[in-house]
Amino acid sequence: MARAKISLIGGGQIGGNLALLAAQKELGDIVIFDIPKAEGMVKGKALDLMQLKPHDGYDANISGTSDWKDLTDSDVFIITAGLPRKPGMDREDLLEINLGIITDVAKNIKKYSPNAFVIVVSNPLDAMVYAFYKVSQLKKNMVVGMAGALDSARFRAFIAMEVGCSVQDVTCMVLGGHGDTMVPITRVGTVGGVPIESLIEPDRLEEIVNRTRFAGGEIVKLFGNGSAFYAPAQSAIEMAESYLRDKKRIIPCASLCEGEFGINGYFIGVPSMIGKNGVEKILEFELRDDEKSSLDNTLEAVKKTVLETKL
Ligand code: A3D
Repeated sequence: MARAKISLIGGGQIGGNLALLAAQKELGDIVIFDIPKAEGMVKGKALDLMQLKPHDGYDANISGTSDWKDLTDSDVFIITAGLPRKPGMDREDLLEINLGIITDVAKNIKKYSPNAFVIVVSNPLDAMVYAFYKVSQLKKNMVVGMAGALDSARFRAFIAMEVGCSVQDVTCMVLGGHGDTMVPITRVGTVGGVPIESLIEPDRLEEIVNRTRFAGGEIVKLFGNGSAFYAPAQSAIEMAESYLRDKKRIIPCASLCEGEFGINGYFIGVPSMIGKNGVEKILEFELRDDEKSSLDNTLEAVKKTVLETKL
């Protein structure tokens, strides 16, 4: 059987880590794409990763390019093209420049690989995945945004740090938009099956929830230039793996809602099943009144940014 072809649009901080992780997981052959000015950089990263093969033992072929033709018939795209945040910037501040980039990328993916599964990572995430979908007109189940996977991982990490337990036993879910209004659902969080609400005092839990909401900004401030990349890359790789291996994992992702949770026509973070048909199902469940009003609040924030795309 032919190996899958995974194309990474943007070979910067996240793009380079995506290539490494995809190779180590043997998800398929990898092409790293960037603008002509950065072609040498992505060719260099690809060559470096080819030279890692003897140590890691993976068989993936990795190449770099700035020619869309090299991405023909890709199975999966992960899009990180665009600018990251600088300290003091909101994700929304990136809209104008990244919208132009995503529009160009969407047209080319439609042209060269109309049947691919596409994971959008560029910010502001919920508006970028919406814009990608509108411009590319790919099927709705084949377009998804990565955010909830990362936000939930951050919440899980903070809970494990608090309890002092293995993160493997922590289950948490963050829904809604990828911004300060995101909704960590504390009610369904558990540590080894024990509800986190019964393990952690309400005030302390609220502090952890807030740290989760601003976790991206905390890293931006520490870096001084650019945003997180290790955890974002692994989050997108888990989604790609679930598609390529038909694992049907349930991952919070920005999926197109058509009535689920009372949301219509917007991509927003909801528990999604990813398998060989892309986003195969959104798992809807009843929300408490306070959770519902938090979701309404995050939806308003998403709508506001989406409106600015004028699409
Ligand atoms: P960075 O290291 O700057 O890489 C971005 C790359 O995109 C650079 O190599 C650019 O040359 C390239 N690029 C620019 N325009 C194009 C184009 N038209 N076609 C192809 N490539 C292009 O940034 P990064 O990797 O740190 O972050 C990438 C994006 O992901 C940013 O928008 C971040 O804000 C976003 N991000 C999202 C999350 C989420 O959870 C959603 C987390 C972290 C970062």
